[in-house]
Amino acid sequence: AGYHIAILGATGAVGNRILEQLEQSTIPVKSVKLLASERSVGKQLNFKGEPISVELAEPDAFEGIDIVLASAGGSVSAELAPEAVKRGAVVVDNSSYWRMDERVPLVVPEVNPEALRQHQGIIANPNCSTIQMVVALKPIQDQFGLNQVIVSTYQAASGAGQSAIDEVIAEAQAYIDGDRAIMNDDAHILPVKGDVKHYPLAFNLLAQIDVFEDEGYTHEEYKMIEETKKIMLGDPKATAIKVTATTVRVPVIIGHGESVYFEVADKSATRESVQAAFAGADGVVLQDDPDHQIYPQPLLAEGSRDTFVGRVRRDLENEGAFHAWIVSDNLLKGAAWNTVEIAEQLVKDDLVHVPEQASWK
Ligand code: A2P
Ligand code: 11C
Repeated sequence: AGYHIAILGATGAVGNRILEQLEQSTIPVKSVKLLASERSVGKQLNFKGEPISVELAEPDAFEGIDIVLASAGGSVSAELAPEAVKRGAVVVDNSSYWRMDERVPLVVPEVNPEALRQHQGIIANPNCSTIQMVVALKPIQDQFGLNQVIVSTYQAASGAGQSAIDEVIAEAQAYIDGDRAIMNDDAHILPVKGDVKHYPLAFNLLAQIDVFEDEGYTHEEYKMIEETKKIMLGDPKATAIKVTATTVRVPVIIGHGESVYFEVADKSATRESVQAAFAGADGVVLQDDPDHQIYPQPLLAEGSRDTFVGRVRRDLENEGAFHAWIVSDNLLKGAAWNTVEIAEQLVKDDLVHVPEQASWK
């Protein structure tokens, strides 16, 4: 027994980590195929000490594959995920392309593993900033009921890819070297590669992640609102929990931070009972000891699969309202690990097959 697995986008920052997480996973692996663009064909990456050559991502590459772990961007997933399903593979996709499709479960295994039972061949991995928030809020929803969430994010450059990391490091060096012109004139990637204007992130804050949409909200902010509702309530337009977000890029390389205000239904909830709920939750580590200056930090979270929660406080004015500070490695729990964890769950639940009635067959 074992599975034939393909990693689509294996040469990317997330794809590399998917390979590494797969190496450490409980999935019985029969073979691994690495797929990327023409640029990377022939390049070699190691899996369990053995070199594997990268092949071209094209429809026939999915023949004989059981599971595809995809992180090659939305347009590639739009085209190739249905081709993989047609050939009998189940696709776990890290791009945003399929997330809001009604046929596609949007899954965080600690939160809604049951949604996998409805899959038709494509399963979506949520946005990194959504994942860490719902992992932390799940025990609160279960134990106290959740009425409202207001989040402000502090998101790392790596969320925008390797080129954004390179850009902020070059800017920081220029700033230290006293070359302010480079800081101000040489940004080409952030805040959004495809948008009209670009600004430096080094020694700066950019209150724009992704493009602006209706009512002055960015696409990242809509993602956090709609994905949270789809994952926690089963419907992106549900109103049982009110959610709003302000998303900000900060000059951190890896690890998103989130300041979250939340109101619970059970007004008997206390700071201690909320801390205990976080501490007992799957995938959550409570790091909350103000007397000893213990609280989550991106540099401490890097490389871990966990979501770290601290600074838990009751709101001083609103009854049943609390604040918390949430940090996780955006490339692991926010992307590569959640993708591989979904695949582990599919294996555990015996769901690695495409149902007959699947739309993409
Ligand atoms: P390649 O390295 O050959 O360009 P990142 O988000 O870090 O930039 O990574 C994107 C991943 O998606 C890379 O593995 C990249 O491969 C892959 N990719 C990008 N465009 C395509 C494409 N048209 N077909 C297949 N893979 C692609
Ligand atoms: C960022 N959250 O930090 C974005 C990146 O929908 O998977 C993740 C984009 C996505 O820029």
